[in-house]
Amino acid sequence: MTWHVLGAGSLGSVWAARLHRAGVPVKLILRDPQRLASYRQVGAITLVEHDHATRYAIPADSVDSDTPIQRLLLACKAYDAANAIKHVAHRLQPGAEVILLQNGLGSQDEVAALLPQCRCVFASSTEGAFREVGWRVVFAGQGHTWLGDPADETPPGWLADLQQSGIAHTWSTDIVSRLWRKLALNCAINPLTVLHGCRNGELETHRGEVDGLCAELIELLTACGQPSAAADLREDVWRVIQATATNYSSMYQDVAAKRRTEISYLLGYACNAGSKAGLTLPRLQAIHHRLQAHLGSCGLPQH
Ligand code: NAD
Ligand code: KPL
Repeated sequence: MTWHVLGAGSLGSVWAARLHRAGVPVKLILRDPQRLASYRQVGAITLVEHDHATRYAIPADSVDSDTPIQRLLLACKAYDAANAIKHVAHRLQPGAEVILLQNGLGSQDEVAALLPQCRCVFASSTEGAFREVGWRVVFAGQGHTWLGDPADETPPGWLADLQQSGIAHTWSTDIVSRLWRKLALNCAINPLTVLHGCRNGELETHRGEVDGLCAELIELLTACGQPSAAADLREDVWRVIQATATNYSSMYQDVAAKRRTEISYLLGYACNAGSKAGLTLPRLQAIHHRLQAHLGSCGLPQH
Protein backbone atom coordinates (compact mmCIF):
# COMPACT_ATOMS: atom_id res chain seq x y z
CA MET A 1 0.00 0.00 0.00
CA THR A 2 1.26 3.48 -0.90
CA TRP A 3 2.45 5.88 1.80
CA HIS A 4 1.39 9.45 1.05
CA VAL A 5 3.52 12.14 2.69
CA LEU A 6 1.90 15.54 3.23
CA GLY A 7 4.51 18.08 4.38
CA ALA A 8 7.59 17.26 2.33
CA GLY A 9 9.86 19.38 4.55
CA SER A 10 12.73 18.19 6.73
CA LEU A 11 11.32 15.20 8.58
CA GLY A 12 8.74 14.29 5.91
CA SER A 13 11.50 14.07 3.27
CA VAL A 14 13.72 11.95 5.51
CA TRP A 15 10.85 9.51 6.05
CA ALA A 16 9.88 9.48 2.37
CA ALA A 17 13.46 8.89 1.18
CA ARG A 18 14.04 5.97 3.55
CA LEU A 19 10.72 4.31 2.67
CA HIS A 20 11.37 4.81 -1.06
CA ARG A 21 14.88 3.35 -1.02
CA ALA A 22 13.60 0.31 0.87
CA GLY A 23 11.17 -0.36 -1.97
CA VAL A 24 8.05 0.75 -0.09
CA PRO A 25 5.69 2.71 -2.41
CA VAL A 26 5.66 6.42 -1.44
CA LYS A 27 4.13 9.55 -2.94
CA LEU A 28 4.74 13.15 -1.86
CA ILE A 29 1.74 15.47 -1.74
CA LEU A 30 2.86 19.03 -2.41
CA ARG A 31 0.95 22.09 -1.35
CA ASP A 32 0.11 23.50 -4.81
CA PRO A 33 0.83 23.12 -8.54
CA GLN A 34 3.72 25.66 -8.32
CA ARG A 35 5.49 23.59 -5.72
CA LEU A 36 4.85 20.44 -7.75
CA ALA A 37 6.34 22.13 -10.83
CA SER A 38 9.40 23.18 -8.81
CA TYR A 39 9.86 19.59 -7.60
CA ARG A 40 9.37 18.09 -11.07
CA GLN A 41 12.06 20.41 -12.42
CA VAL A 42 14.55 18.97 -9.94
CA GLY A 43 12.99 15.50 -10.09
CA ALA A 44 14.17 14.15 -6.76
CA ILE A 45 14.71 14.70 -3.08
CA THR A 46 18.39 14.78 -2.16
CA LEU A 47 19.12 13.28 1.24
CA VAL A 48 22.46 14.06 2.88
CA GLU A 49 23.63 11.51 5.45
CA HIS A 50 27.13 11.50 6.95
CA ASP A 51 28.20 14.08 4.30
CA HIS A 52 27.05 11.77 1.53
CA ALA A 53 24.28 13.01 -0.79
CA THR A 54 21.88 10.66 -2.62
CA ARG A 55 18.99 11.54 -4.92
CA TYR A 56 15.65 9.78 -4.53
CA ALA A 57 13.18 10.26 -7.39
CA ILE A 58 10.05 9.92 -5.30
CA PRO A 59 6.76 10.30 -7.20
CA ALA A 60 4.72 13.38 -6.27
CA ASP A 61 1.38 15.04 -6.86
CA SER A 62 -0.27 18.11 -5.40
CA VAL A 63 -3.15 18.44 -2.94
CA ASP A 64 -5.43 19.05 -5.96
CA SER A 65 -5.07 15.46 -7.21
CA ASP A 66 -7.99 13.15 -6.48
CA THR A 67 -6.26 9.79 -6.00
CA PRO A 68 -7.60 8.03 -2.90
CA ILE A 69 -5.37 7.87 0.19
CA GLN A 70 -5.31 4.91 2.53
CA ARG A 71 -2.14 5.75 4.50
CA LEU A 72 -0.88 9.28 5.14
CA LEU A 73 2.12 10.66 6.99
CA LEU A 74 1.31 14.23 8.04
CA ALA A 75 4.70 15.86 8.56
CA CYS A 76 4.04 19.60 8.64
CA LYS A 77 4.41 21.94 11.61
CA ALA A 78 1.82 21.74 14.40
CA TYR A 79 0.32 25.13 13.41
CA ASP A 80 -0.21 23.95 9.79
CA ALA A 81 -1.51 20.45 10.53
CA ALA A 82 -5.28 21.06 10.70
CA ASN A 83 -5.30 23.34 7.68
CA ALA A 84 -3.16 20.92 5.64
CA ILE A 85 -5.38 17.93 6.41
CA LYS A 86 -8.50 19.83 5.28
CA HIS A 87 -7.04 19.91 1.74
CA VAL A 88 -6.85 16.11 1.49
CA ALA A 89 -9.64 14.99 3.87
CA HIS A 90 -11.97 14.17 0.94
CA ARG A 91 -9.33 11.76 -0.47
CA LEU A 92 -8.97 9.76 2.75
CA GLN A 93 -10.78 6.43 2.46
CA PRO A 94 -12.92 5.05 5.31
CA GLY A 95 -10.53 3.33 7.72
CA ALA A 96 -7.51 5.25 6.35
CA GLU A 97 -4.54 5.58 8.70
CA VAL A 98 -2.96 8.96 9.37
CA ILE A 99 0.36 9.28 11.19
CA LEU A 100 0.74 12.64 12.95
CA LEU A 101 4.38 13.61 13.23
CA GLN A 102 3.96 16.90 15.11
CA ASN A 103 5.85 18.08 18.16
CA GLY A 104 3.92 19.40 21.16
CA LEU A 105 0.27 18.76 21.92
CA GLY A 106 -3.00 20.12 20.61
CA SER A 107 -2.56 19.67 16.87
CA GLN A 108 -3.19 15.91 17.13
CA ASP A 109 -6.65 16.50 18.62
CA GLU A 110 -7.39 19.26 16.08
CA VAL A 111 -6.62 16.84 13.22
CA ALA A 112 -8.35 13.79 14.77
CA ALA A 113 -11.54 15.85 15.23
CA LEU A 114 -11.55 16.50 11.47
CA LEU A 115 -11.10 12.81 10.60
CA PRO A 116 -13.71 10.71 12.40
CA GLN A 117 -13.48 8.06 9.64
CA CYS A 118 -9.69 7.52 10.09
CA ARG A 119 -7.31 5.91 12.53
CA CYS A 120 -4.99 8.65 13.83
CA VAL A 121 -1.61 7.45 15.09
CA PHE A 122 0.40 9.99 17.11
CA ALA A 123 4.19 10.10 16.81
CA SER A 124 6.97 11.60 18.91
CA SER A 125 10.44 11.71 17.39
CA THR A 126 13.96 12.51 18.50
CA GLU A 127 15.33 12.37 14.94
CA GLY A 128 16.92 15.53 13.58
CA ALA A 129 16.72 16.91 10.04
CA PHE A 130 16.90 20.27 8.33
CA ARG A 131 16.43 21.60 4.83
CA GLU A 132 19.73 22.84 3.43
CA VAL A 133 18.31 24.37 0.28
CA GLY A 134 15.41 23.64 -2.10
CA TRP A 135 14.76 19.89 -2.19
CA ARG A 136 17.98 18.97 -0.37
CA VAL A 137 17.57 17.76 3.21
CA VAL A 138 20.21 16.86 5.78
CA PHE A 139 19.50 13.94 8.10
CA ALA A 140 21.46 15.40 11.00
CA GLY A 141 20.59 13.24 13.97
CA GLN A 142 19.82 9.56 14.24
CA GLY A 143 17.05 9.19 16.76
CA HIS A 144 14.01 7.19 17.64
CA THR A 145 10.31 7.56 16.95
CA TRP A 146 7.54 6.40 19.27
CA LEU A 147 4.14 5.77 17.70
CA GLY A 148 0.83 5.04 19.36
CA ASP A 149 -2.92 5.33 19.11
CA PRO A 150 -4.68 6.53 22.28
CA ALA A 151 -7.93 4.96 20.98
CA ASP A 152 -6.56 1.50 20.08
CA GLU A 153 -3.47 -0.25 21.44
CA THR A 154 -3.27 -2.72 18.52
CA PRO A 155 0.00 -2.21 16.59
CA PRO A 156 -0.62 -1.56 12.88
CA GLY A 157 0.77 -3.97 10.27
CA TRP A 158 2.69 -1.16 8.52
CA LEU A 159 5.28 -1.05 11.32
CA ALA A 160 6.97 -3.69 9.14
CA ASP A 161 7.49 -0.99 6.47
CA LEU A 162 9.34 1.14 9.03
CA GLN A 163 11.45 -1.84 10.05
CA GLN A 164 12.30 -2.56 6.43
CA SER A 165 13.21 1.13 5.91
CA GLY A 166 15.50 1.37 8.92
CA ILE A 167 13.27 3.89 10.69
CA ALA A 168 14.00 3.18 14.36
CA HIS A 169 10.69 3.04 16.17
CA THR A 170 8.71 1.61 19.07
CA TRP A 171 4.97 1.06 19.29
CA SER A 172 3.90 2.80 22.47
CA THR A 173 0.79 2.17 24.54
CA ASP A 174 1.34 5.46 26.38
CA ILE A 175 2.00 7.85 23.50
CA VAL A 176 0.10 10.74 25.12
CA SER A 177 2.33 10.47 28.18
CA ARG A 178 5.42 10.50 25.89
CA LEU A 179 4.17 13.59 24.09
CA TRP A 180 3.53 15.31 27.44
CA ARG A 181 7.03 14.44 28.64
CA LYS A 182 8.62 15.83 25.47
CA LEU A 183 6.43 18.94 25.74
CA ALA A 184 7.58 19.42 29.34
CA LEU A 185 11.27 19.07 28.34
CA ASN A 186 10.76 21.56 25.54
CA CYS A 187 8.94 24.02 27.84
CA ALA A 188 11.69 23.83 30.47
CA ILE A 189 14.53 24.35 27.99
CA ASN A 190 13.58 25.98 24.70
CA PRO A 191 11.95 29.30 25.79
CA LEU A 192 14.84 30.07 28.17
CA THR A 193 17.42 29.47 25.44
CA VAL A 194 15.56 31.97 23.26
CA LEU A 195 15.17 34.58 26.00
CA HIS A 196 18.78 34.26 27.19
CA GLY A 197 20.11 33.88 23.63
CA CYS A 198 22.15 30.82 24.62
CA ARG A 199 23.02 27.20 23.90
CA ASN A 200 21.29 24.52 25.99
CA GLY A 201 24.35 24.02 28.22
CA GLU A 202 24.50 27.70 29.18
CA LEU A 203 21.23 27.22 31.09
CA GLU A 204 23.50 25.97 33.90
CA THR A 205 23.89 29.65 34.76
CA HIS A 206 20.09 30.00 35.05
CA ARG A 207 19.49 27.01 37.33
CA GLY A 208 16.85 28.74 39.44
CA GLU A 209 14.70 29.53 36.42
CA VAL A 210 14.96 26.00 35.01
CA ASP A 211 14.14 24.42 38.38
CA GLY A 212 11.21 26.81 38.92
CA LEU A 213 9.70 25.83 35.56
CA CYS A 214 10.26 22.13 36.30
CA ALA A 215 8.38 22.43 39.61
CA GLU A 216 5.36 23.95 37.87
CA LEU A 217 5.51 21.46 34.99
CA ILE A 218 5.47 18.59 37.50
CA GLU A 219 2.40 20.16 39.16
CA LEU A 220 0.74 20.52 35.75
CA LEU A 221 1.48 16.97 34.57
CA THR A 222 0.22 15.53 37.86
CA ALA A 223 -3.01 17.58 37.71
CA CYS A 224 -3.53 16.50 34.08
CA GLY A 225 -3.37 12.80 35.00
CA GLN A 226 0.16 12.26 33.64
CA PRO A 227 2.13 11.06 36.68
CA SER A 228 4.63 9.01 34.65
CA ALA A 229 5.44 12.06 32.49
CA ALA A 230 6.04 13.97 35.73
CA ALA A 231 8.34 11.35 37.32
CA ASP A 232 11.95 12.60 37.68
CA LEU A 233 11.27 15.43 35.23
CA ARG A 234 13.79 17.82 36.77
CA GLU A 235 16.58 15.19 36.63
CA ASP A 236 15.69 14.39 33.02
CA VAL A 237 15.72 18.08 32.05
CA TRP A 238 19.25 18.46 33.46
CA ARG A 239 20.33 15.20 31.78
CA VAL A 240 19.10 16.53 28.40
CA ILE A 241 20.72 19.93 29.00
CA GLN A 242 24.05 18.23 29.66
CA ALA A 243 23.71 15.77 26.76
CA THR A 244 22.88 18.61 24.32
CA ALA A 245 25.04 21.29 25.98
CA THR A 246 26.64 22.57 22.77
CA ASN A 247 23.38 22.57 20.75
CA TYR A 248 20.97 25.39 20.14
CA SER A 249 17.37 24.30 20.88
CA SER A 250 14.98 23.93 17.95
CA MET A 251 13.05 27.01 19.10
CA TYR A 252 16.26 29.04 19.31
CA GLN A 253 17.08 27.95 15.74
CA ASP A 254 13.58 28.85 14.51
CA VAL A 255 13.77 32.35 16.01
CA ALA A 256 17.33 32.88 14.73
CA ALA A 257 16.18 31.91 11.22
CA LYS A 258 13.05 34.13 11.56
CA ARG A 259 10.77 31.08 11.29
CA ARG A 260 7.46 30.84 13.10
CA THR A 261 7.72 28.79 16.30
CA GLU A 262 5.35 26.12 17.66
CA ILE A 263 4.86 28.13 20.91
CA SER A 264 1.06 27.60 20.97
CA TYR A 265 1.52 23.82 20.94
CA LEU A 266 4.19 23.90 23.68
CA LEU A 267 4.04 26.69 26.30
CA GLY A 268 0.63 27.90 25.09
CA TYR A 269 -0.80 24.39 25.43
CA ALA A 270 0.76 23.98 28.90
CA CYS A 271 -0.64 27.30 30.16
CA ASN A 272 -4.13 26.53 28.79
CA ALA A 273 -4.11 23.06 30.32
CA GLY A 274 -3.08 24.63 33.65
CA SER A 275 -5.95 27.14 33.53
CA LYS A 276 -8.43 24.36 32.67
CA ALA A 277 -7.17 22.36 35.66
CA GLY A 278 -7.64 25.43 37.91
CA LEU A 279 -3.89 25.76 38.60
CA THR A 280 -1.94 28.95 39.13
CA LEU A 281 1.36 28.59 37.28
CA PRO A 282 3.01 32.01 37.57
CA ARG A 283 6.43 31.02 36.21
CA LEU A 284 5.07 29.24 33.14
CA GLN A 285 2.69 32.11 32.46
CA ALA A 286 5.42 34.72 32.89
CA ILE A 287 7.79 32.90 30.54
CA HIS A 288 4.97 32.49 28.01
CA HIS A 289 4.30 36.25 28.08
CA ARG A 290 7.99 37.11 27.89
CA LEU A 291 8.43 34.75 24.94
CA GLN A 292 5.39 36.17 23.14
CA ALA A 293 6.74 39.71 23.62
CA HIS A 294 10.16 38.61 22.37
CA LEU A 295 8.68 36.95 19.27
CA GLY A 296 6.66 40.12 18.60
CA SER A 297 9.81 42.22 18.85
CA CYS A 298 11.45 39.90 16.27
CA GLY A 299 8.49 40.35 13.91
CA LEU A 300 7.36 36.73 14.42
CA PRO A 301 3.84 35.45 15.20
CA GLN A 302 3.17 35.34 18.96
CA HIS A 303 1.05 32.18 18.68
P1 NAD B 1 9.38 21.65 7.97
O1 NAD B 1 8.93 23.07 8.09
O2 NAD B 1 10.77 21.37 7.52
O3 NAD B 1 8.42 20.87 6.97
C1 NAD B 1 7.04 21.06 6.98
C2 NAD B 1 6.58 21.02 5.53
O4 NAD B 1 5.15 21.05 5.52
C3 NAD B 1 7.06 22.22 4.70
O5 NAD B 1 7.70 21.74 3.54
C4 NAD B 1 5.76 22.95 4.34
O6 NAD B 1 5.81 23.55 3.07
C5 NAD B 1 4.78 21.78 4.38
N1 NAD B 1 3.39 22.23 4.50
C6 NAD B 1 2.85 23.10 5.37
N2 NAD B 1 1.54 23.26 5.13
C7 NAD B 1 1.25 22.48 4.07
C8 NAD B 1 0.07 22.23 3.31
N3 NAD B 1 -1.08 22.85 3.60
N4 NAD B 1 0.14 21.35 2.28
C9 NAD B 1 1.30 20.74 1.97
N5 NAD B 1 2.46 20.93 2.64
C10 NAD B 1 2.42 21.80 3.67
O7 NAD B 1 9.07 20.97 9.37
P2 NAD B 1 9.86 19.80 10.10
O8 NAD B 1 11.10 20.34 10.71
O9 NAD B 1 9.95 18.62 9.19
O10 NAD B 1 8.88 19.50 11.32
C11 NAD B 1 7.65 18.81 11.17
C12 NAD B 1 7.18 18.46 12.59
O11 NAD B 1 8.11 17.53 13.14
C13 NAD B 1 7.17 19.66 13.56
O12 NAD B 1 6.09 19.56 14.45
C14 NAD B 1 8.48 19.54 14.29
O13 NAD B 1 8.47 20.12 15.59
C15 NAD B 1 8.61 18.02 14.38
N6 NAD B 1 10.01 17.57 14.54
C16 NAD B 1 10.97 18.01 13.66
C17 NAD B 1 12.28 17.56 13.82
C18 NAD B 1 13.38 18.01 12.88
O14 NAD B 1 14.55 17.71 13.14
N7 NAD B 1 13.10 18.68 11.78
C19 NAD B 1 12.60 16.68 14.88
C20 NAD B 1 11.59 16.25 15.73
C21 NAD B 1 10.29 16.71 15.55
O1 KPL C 1 13.85 18.64 21.64
C1 KPL C 1 14.64 19.52 21.92
C2 KPL C 1 14.56 20.76 21.09
O2 KPL C 1 15.56 21.47 20.94
O3 KPL C 1 13.46 21.00 20.56
C3 KPL C 1 15.56 19.38 23.09
C4 KPL C 1 16.94 19.00 22.60
C5 KPL C 1 15.04 18.26 23.99
C6 KPL C 1 15.62 20.62 23.90
O4 KPL C 1 14.38 20.92 24.46
